[in-house]
Amino acid sequence: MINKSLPIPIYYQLEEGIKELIKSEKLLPGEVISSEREFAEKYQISRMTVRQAINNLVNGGYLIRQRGKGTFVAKQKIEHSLKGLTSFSEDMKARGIKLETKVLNFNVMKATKQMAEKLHIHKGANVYELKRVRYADRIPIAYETMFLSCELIPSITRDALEGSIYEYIENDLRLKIKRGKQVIEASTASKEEADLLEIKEGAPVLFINRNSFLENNQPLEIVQSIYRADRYKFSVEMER
Ligand code: 16G
Repeated sequence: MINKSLPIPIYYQLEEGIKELIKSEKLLPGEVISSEREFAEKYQISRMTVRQAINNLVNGGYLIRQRGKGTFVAKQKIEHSLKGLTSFSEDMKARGIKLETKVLNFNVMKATKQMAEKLHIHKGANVYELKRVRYADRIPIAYETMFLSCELIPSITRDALEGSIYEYIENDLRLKIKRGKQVIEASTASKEEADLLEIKEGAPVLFINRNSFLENNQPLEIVQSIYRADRYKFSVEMER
Protein backbone atom coordinates (compact mmCIF):
# COMPACT_ATOMS: atom_id res chain seq x y z
CA MET A 1 0.00 0.00 0.00
CA ILE A 2 2.93 2.33 0.77
CA ASN A 3 5.93 2.96 -1.46
CA LYS A 4 8.32 5.39 0.21
CA SER A 5 10.36 5.90 -2.94
CA LEU A 6 7.43 7.47 -4.78
CA PRO A 7 7.22 11.29 -4.84
CA ILE A 8 3.68 11.05 -3.39
CA PRO A 9 3.03 12.02 0.24
CA ILE A 10 2.81 8.94 2.47
CA TYR A 11 -0.43 10.06 4.15
CA TYR A 12 -2.01 10.33 0.70
CA GLN A 13 -0.84 6.86 -0.33
CA LEU A 14 -2.32 5.41 2.87
CA GLU A 15 -5.55 7.37 2.39
CA GLU A 16 -5.95 6.11 -1.19
CA GLY A 17 -5.00 2.57 -0.13
CA ILE A 18 -7.72 2.46 2.55
CA LYS A 19 -10.23 3.97 0.10
CA GLU A 20 -9.39 1.21 -2.36
CA LEU A 21 -9.97 -1.46 0.33
CA ILE A 22 -13.41 0.07 1.00
CA LYS A 23 -14.32 0.35 -2.68
CA SER A 24 -13.27 -3.22 -3.41
CA GLU A 25 -15.22 -4.36 -0.31
CA LYS A 26 -12.14 -5.85 1.35
CA LEU A 27 -13.15 -3.59 4.23
CA LEU A 28 -16.90 -3.69 4.82
CA PRO A 29 -19.32 -1.10 6.26
CA GLY A 30 -19.33 -1.32 10.04
CA GLU A 31 -15.92 -3.05 10.20
CA VAL A 32 -13.30 -1.63 12.57
CA ILE A 33 -10.04 -0.61 10.87
CA SER A 34 -6.59 -1.09 12.38
CA SER A 35 -5.52 1.41 15.03
CA GLU A 36 -3.12 4.30 14.33
CA ARG A 37 -0.41 2.37 16.13
CA GLU A 38 -1.00 -0.79 14.08
CA PHE A 39 -0.85 1.12 10.79
CA ALA A 40 2.28 2.98 11.93
CA GLU A 41 4.05 -0.25 12.90
CA LYS A 42 2.95 -2.17 9.82
CA TYR A 43 4.19 0.44 7.34
CA GLN A 44 7.00 1.91 9.47
CA ILE A 45 5.54 5.41 9.28
CA SER A 46 4.75 7.98 11.94
CA ARG A 47 1.43 8.00 13.80
CA MET A 48 1.02 11.64 12.73
CA THR A 49 1.05 10.51 9.10
CA VAL A 50 -1.52 7.79 9.82
CA ARG A 51 -3.67 10.32 11.70
CA GLN A 52 -3.65 12.70 8.75
CA ALA A 53 -4.82 9.96 6.36
CA ILE A 54 -7.54 8.81 8.76
CA ASN A 55 -8.72 12.36 9.47
CA ASN A 56 -9.15 12.95 5.75
CA LEU A 57 -11.14 9.73 5.38
CA VAL A 58 -13.34 10.66 8.36
CA ASN A 59 -13.96 14.12 6.88
CA GLY A 60 -14.72 12.59 3.50
CA GLY A 61 -17.34 10.30 5.04
CA TYR A 62 -15.45 7.04 4.37
CA LEU A 63 -14.73 6.33 8.03
CA ILE A 64 -16.52 7.11 11.29
CA ARG A 65 -14.59 7.63 14.51
CA GLN A 66 -16.32 6.58 17.73
CA ARG A 67 -14.68 7.63 20.95
CA GLY A 68 -13.51 4.65 22.99
CA LYS A 69 -14.59 2.16 20.31
CA GLY A 70 -12.32 2.77 17.34
CA THR A 71 -12.69 3.82 13.75
CA PHE A 72 -15.24 2.10 11.53
CA VAL A 73 -15.93 1.92 7.83
CA ALA A 74 -18.97 4.15 7.25
CA LYS A 75 -22.22 2.74 5.97
CA GLN A 76 -23.15 3.20 2.33
CA LYS A 77 -24.71 6.56 1.51
CA ILE A 78 -28.49 6.59 1.15
CA GLU A 79 -29.16 6.80 -2.57
CA HIS A 80 -32.24 8.69 -3.61
CA SER A 81 -33.58 8.45 -7.13
CA LEU A 82 -34.86 11.73 -8.50
CA LYS A 83 -37.80 9.97 -10.06
CA GLY A 84 -41.19 10.93 -8.67
CA LEU A 85 -42.08 13.40 -5.96
CA THR A 86 -41.76 11.60 -2.66
CA SER A 87 -41.58 12.59 0.99
CA PHE A 88 -38.79 11.90 3.44
CA SER A 89 -41.09 9.47 5.29
CA GLU A 90 -41.90 7.54 2.11
CA ASP A 91 -38.23 7.39 1.10
CA MET A 92 -37.13 5.97 4.44
CA LYS A 93 -40.04 3.54 4.79
CA ALA A 94 -39.38 2.19 1.29
CA ARG A 95 -35.83 1.33 2.38
CA GLY A 96 -36.82 -0.12 5.73
CA ILE A 97 -34.84 2.61 7.49
CA LYS A 98 -35.97 3.68 10.96
CA LEU A 99 -37.01 7.30 10.69
CA GLU A 100 -37.36 9.96 13.34
CA THR A 101 -38.19 13.65 13.15
CA LYS A 102 -37.30 16.34 15.65
CA VAL A 103 -39.36 19.53 15.46
CA LEU A 104 -37.07 22.44 16.30
CA ASN A 105 -39.45 25.28 15.67
CA PHE A 106 -43.03 25.75 14.45
CA ASN A 107 -44.52 29.20 14.26
CA VAL A 108 -46.62 31.56 12.19
CA MET A 109 -44.87 34.42 10.42
CA LYS A 110 -45.66 37.04 7.79
CA ALA A 111 -44.81 36.13 4.20
CA THR A 112 -41.92 38.04 2.66
CA LYS A 113 -42.31 39.32 -0.91
CA GLN A 114 -40.37 36.32 -2.23
CA MET A 115 -42.44 33.79 -0.28
CA ALA A 116 -45.66 35.50 -1.35
CA GLU A 117 -44.67 35.24 -5.00
CA LYS A 118 -43.81 31.58 -4.69
CA LEU A 119 -46.86 30.60 -2.63
CA HIS A 120 -49.29 32.83 -4.60
CA ILE A 121 -50.37 34.72 -1.50
CA HIS A 122 -50.18 38.38 -0.44
CA LYS A 123 -47.02 39.76 1.10
CA GLY A 124 -47.61 39.80 4.86
CA ALA A 125 -50.12 36.93 4.77
CA ASN A 126 -49.65 34.28 7.45
CA VAL A 127 -47.34 31.36 6.71
CA TYR A 128 -46.18 28.51 8.88
CA GLU A 129 -42.47 28.19 9.33
CA LEU A 130 -41.47 24.69 10.32
CA LYS A 131 -37.91 23.64 11.12
CA ARG A 132 -37.18 19.94 11.51
CA VAL A 133 -34.22 17.58 11.69
CA ARG A 134 -34.87 14.23 10.01
CA TYR A 135 -33.04 11.13 11.22
CA ALA A 136 -32.40 7.82 9.45
CA ASP A 137 -31.43 4.93 11.73
CA ARG A 138 -30.69 7.54 14.45
CA ILE A 139 -28.26 9.51 12.26
CA PRO A 140 -29.30 13.11 11.48
CA ILE A 141 -29.56 13.30 7.69
CA ALA A 142 -31.42 16.48 6.83
CA TYR A 143 -32.31 19.83 8.34
CA GLU A 144 -35.46 21.20 6.70
CA THR A 145 -37.12 24.59 6.80
CA MET A 146 -40.61 24.53 5.33
CA PHE A 147 -43.03 27.36 4.56
CA LEU A 148 -46.75 26.69 3.99
CA SER A 149 -49.64 29.10 3.52
CA CYS A 150 -51.95 29.19 6.58
CA GLU A 151 -54.87 29.97 4.29
CA LEU A 152 -54.32 26.77 2.33
CA ILE A 153 -53.55 24.63 5.40
CA PRO A 154 -55.71 26.03 8.22
CA SER A 155 -54.30 23.73 10.91
CA ILE A 156 -51.60 21.10 11.36
CA THR A 157 -51.58 18.34 13.94
CA ARG A 158 -48.64 17.54 16.20
CA ASP A 159 -48.59 14.04 14.65
CA ALA A 160 -48.14 15.53 11.19
CA LEU A 161 -45.28 17.76 12.32
CA GLU A 162 -43.47 14.86 13.94
CA GLY A 163 -44.52 12.41 11.23
CA SER A 164 -45.38 13.04 7.61
CA ILE A 165 -46.68 16.38 6.36
CA TYR A 166 -47.37 14.88 2.90
CA GLU A 167 -49.45 12.11 4.45
CA TYR A 168 -51.44 14.66 6.46
CA ILE A 169 -52.04 16.85 3.41
CA GLU A 170 -53.14 13.95 1.22
CA ASN A 171 -54.98 11.72 3.68
CA ASP A 172 -56.44 14.18 6.18
CA LEU A 173 -56.89 17.31 4.10
CA ARG A 174 -57.58 15.35 0.91
CA LEU A 175 -55.43 17.64 -1.23
CA LYS A 176 -53.56 16.10 -4.16
CA ILE A 177 -49.84 16.84 -4.37
CA LYS A 178 -49.05 16.82 -8.06
CA ARG A 179 -45.56 17.99 -8.94
CA GLY A 180 -42.44 19.67 -7.67
CA LYS A 181 -39.40 21.59 -8.75
CA GLN A 182 -36.14 20.97 -6.97
CA VAL A 183 -32.74 22.61 -7.22
CA ILE A 184 -29.72 20.88 -5.66
CA GLU A 185 -26.54 22.81 -4.93
CA ALA A 186 -23.26 22.00 -3.23
CA SER A 187 -22.62 23.89 -0.01
CA THR A 188 -20.84 23.68 3.34
CA ALA A 189 -22.38 23.41 6.80
CA SER A 190 -22.70 26.56 8.91
CA LYS A 191 -22.06 26.24 12.66
CA GLU A 192 -25.81 25.83 13.38
CA GLU A 193 -26.30 23.26 10.60
CA ALA A 194 -23.17 21.36 11.65
CA ASP A 195 -24.33 21.13 15.27
CA LEU A 196 -27.78 19.86 14.25
CA LEU A 197 -26.44 17.36 11.73
CA GLU A 198 -23.58 16.26 13.99
CA ILE A 199 -20.90 17.06 11.44
CA LYS A 200 -18.01 19.52 11.40
CA GLU A 201 -18.60 23.16 10.55
CA GLY A 202 -17.62 23.56 6.88
CA ALA A 203 -18.30 19.88 6.04
CA PRO A 204 -19.84 19.30 2.58
CA VAL A 205 -23.64 19.36 2.41
CA LEU A 206 -26.28 19.41 -0.31
CA PHE A 207 -28.54 22.44 -0.27
CA ILE A 208 -31.92 21.57 -1.76
CA ASN A 209 -34.70 23.98 -2.58
CA ARG A 210 -38.05 22.37 -3.37
CA ASN A 211 -41.29 24.02 -4.43
CA SER A 212 -44.21 21.66 -4.79
CA PHE A 213 -47.67 22.18 -6.20
CA LEU A 214 -51.18 20.76 -5.87
CA GLU A 215 -53.32 19.45 -8.72
CA ASN A 216 -54.63 22.83 -9.84
CA ASN A 217 -51.11 24.31 -9.93
CA GLN A 218 -51.65 25.83 -6.51
CA PRO A 219 -48.22 26.18 -4.80
CA LEU A 220 -48.07 24.04 -1.67
CA GLU A 221 -44.68 24.40 -0.04
CA ILE A 222 -41.30 26.05 -0.14
CA VAL A 223 -38.73 23.80 1.51
CA GLN A 224 -35.06 24.49 1.99
CA SER A 225 -33.15 21.43 3.13
CA ILE A 226 -29.58 20.80 4.11
CA TYR A 227 -28.58 17.18 3.55
CA ARG A 228 -25.36 15.61 4.80
CA ALA A 229 -23.25 14.92 1.72
CA ASP A 230 -21.46 12.08 3.51
CA ARG A 231 -24.71 10.17 4.04
CA TYR A 232 -26.85 11.03 1.03
CA LYS A 233 -26.56 10.97 -2.73
CA PHE A 234 -28.97 11.46 -5.61
CA SER A 235 -29.24 9.38 -8.74
CA VAL A 236 -30.95 10.15 -12.02
CA GLU A 237 -31.93 7.74 -14.76
CA MET A 238 -31.54 9.07 -18.24
CA GLU A 239 -32.76 7.95 -21.61
CA ARG A 240 -31.51 9.00 -24.98
C1 16G B 1 -38.83 15.75 1.76
C2 16G B 1 -38.90 16.97 0.85
C3 16G B 1 -39.66 18.09 1.48
C4 16G B 1 -41.01 17.61 1.99
C5 16G B 1 -40.82 16.46 2.93
C6 16G B 1 -42.12 15.91 3.41
C7 16G B 1 -36.71 16.85 -0.25
C8 16G B 1 -35.46 17.53 -0.60
N1 16G B 1 -37.60 17.49 0.49
O1 16G B 1 -37.99 15.96 2.82
O2 16G B 1 -39.88 19.08 0.50
O3 16G B 1 -41.67 18.65 2.67
O4 16G B 1 -40.12 15.41 2.25
O5 16G B 1 -41.81 14.84 4.26
O6 16G B 1 -36.89 15.74 -0.64
P1 16G B 1 -42.81 14.21 5.26
O7 16G B 1 -44.08 13.90 4.51
O8 16G B 1 -42.13 13.00 5.78
O9 16G B 1 -43.08 15.23 6.34
